[in-house]
Amino acid sequence: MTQNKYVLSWIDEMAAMTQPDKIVWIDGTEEQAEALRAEACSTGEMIKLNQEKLPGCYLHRTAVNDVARVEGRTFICTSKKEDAGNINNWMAPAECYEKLSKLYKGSMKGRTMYVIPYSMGIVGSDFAKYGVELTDSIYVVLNMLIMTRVGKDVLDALGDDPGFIKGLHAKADLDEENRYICHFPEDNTIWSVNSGYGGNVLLGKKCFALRIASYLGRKEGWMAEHMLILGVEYPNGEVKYISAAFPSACGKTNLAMLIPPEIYKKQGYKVWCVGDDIAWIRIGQDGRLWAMNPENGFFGVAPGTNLNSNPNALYTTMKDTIFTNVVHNTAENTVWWEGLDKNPPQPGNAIDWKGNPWDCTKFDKKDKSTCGAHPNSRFTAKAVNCPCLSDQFNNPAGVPLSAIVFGGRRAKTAPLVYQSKNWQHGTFVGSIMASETTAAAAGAVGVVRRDPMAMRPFTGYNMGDYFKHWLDMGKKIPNAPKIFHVNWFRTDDEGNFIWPGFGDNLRVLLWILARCDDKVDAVETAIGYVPKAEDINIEGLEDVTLDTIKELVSVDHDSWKEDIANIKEFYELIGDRVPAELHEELAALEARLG
Ligand code: OXD
Ligand code: MN
Repeated sequence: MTQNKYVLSWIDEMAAMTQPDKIVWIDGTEEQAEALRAEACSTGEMIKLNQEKLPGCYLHRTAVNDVARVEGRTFICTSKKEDAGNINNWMAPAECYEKLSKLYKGSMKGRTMYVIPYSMGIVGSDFAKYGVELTDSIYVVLNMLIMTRVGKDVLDALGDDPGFIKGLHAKADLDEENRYICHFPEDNTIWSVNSGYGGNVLLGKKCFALRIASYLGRKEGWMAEHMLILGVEYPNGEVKYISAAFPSACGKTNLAMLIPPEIYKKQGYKVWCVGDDIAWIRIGQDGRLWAMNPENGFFGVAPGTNLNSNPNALYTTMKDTIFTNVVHNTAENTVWWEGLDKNPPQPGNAIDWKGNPWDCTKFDKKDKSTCGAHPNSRFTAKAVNCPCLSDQFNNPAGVPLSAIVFGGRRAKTAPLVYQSKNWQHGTFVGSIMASETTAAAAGAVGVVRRDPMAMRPFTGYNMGDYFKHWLDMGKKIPNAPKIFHVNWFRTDDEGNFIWPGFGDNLRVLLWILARCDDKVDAVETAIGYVPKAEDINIEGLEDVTLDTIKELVSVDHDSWKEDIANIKEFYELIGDRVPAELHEELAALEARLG
């Protein structure tokens, strides 16, 4: 499919190491994809679901020890350790290549190596970047066909250029002890071995579009961010765009596909989804920041997705979707997950994510092992099937940003929303982001961890340098978006969420956009500007009063002071590359808190 000598010689080298029986080039045609689906079904790798109810949909189960990203086994292999920084795991490139070569050696014997040429962004456009992933997994091929733009046209667009990202994936034995997700940013290379879980093996996503791309962005003067992108359409037809960074499994997909509350819908407000996970951002000719979604699909968390929380996501998954680690309803040959509806398949008709018979009557909220679907079970769905997909989705330039929003899952400290004072302070606000952990990564759930810009697991270089890049970018943007922070997850003393969230989050987005247009006042606090309670519209909300909003936007100095100690520790952990400007912002915040 190509004469590109760099591509061909690299494939030869990788094939000599992994020794596949066969090499198959993925051309992006439906015929080839359909044949691969059939093959995956014949071996049990995938199950074809009820094609009347879920046309084009399949179910896959990963190995039980392989259900999430593995941050402890993810490495950034720069020649100097300090360039990877203290937040990333580091291995010397030569050592890592040698170690993994042993794991790859002969690992594809008896298997097929698939060659997937793919593009992040619109093929042939100025801001697209190309990759080739070699994998021995049909599941990976079929997911990549949904998540990225795959095919011969990618190779044509690449031409004779050596500038592509070389990704090698082998399932090997799925051995946890020898699982590695390694990035060589100086070599444009990603090596992943012994996993079959999406975040570890769909190399276009976290590995390329965030870790490698963040490294490239710093070098080339743009930004790769863990952000959704959405457009809010006003009744007059004007659309304003926001990008937002929340840690994994904190509702980016839900916010990106938000359905306006009834009172707004009636007036003609609409929300359009441009992306739900990753934004590539650069400065446009007009001096504004422009964001594009390099992906072509959604790899969303299934549990909790339902007709109330995210009908658009649910509709998106009703065709051409691969479900991973959800419950199989064998009576109907459909799927189910916790939080979908109140009708789980009954014992005898239900297989859980591990492939065992599942008894929904034994479900205990406090015991995750009784779940039918894994808490990090996923759907891989095509963007084109999303009912609220923005008409700018395929615009190679992306969309101009009015606001950047950071957010986390905090029970107490962070108010519903606040605005930073300026870009530098906004960068500080992003750098101190924190969230209670979720099931998207292996490890304990519910522990507060600092997750700057939601990029802690995804920055392909030193976090201190990443902060510096943010500050440097700010100096170059003539017309920068305003930076905000939101927290939908404040709880009362009984642990109940105070803010209704979901579609009602539009009320907060509208305040944010009004601030961007200088159309609404705010109250200055120690941490930034919060809304006057009466400026958050509560019309049509049942349990929310003016006092509720007052509580939600209140800033509790004591809990912030506690947070300061934790932030200092975190900055210390990052080390001496944390820019002086951020230390100054921290000192100023401490002083304002009194
Ligand atoms: C994801 C993640 O899958 O952040 O998007 O883990
Ligand atoms: Mn993500």
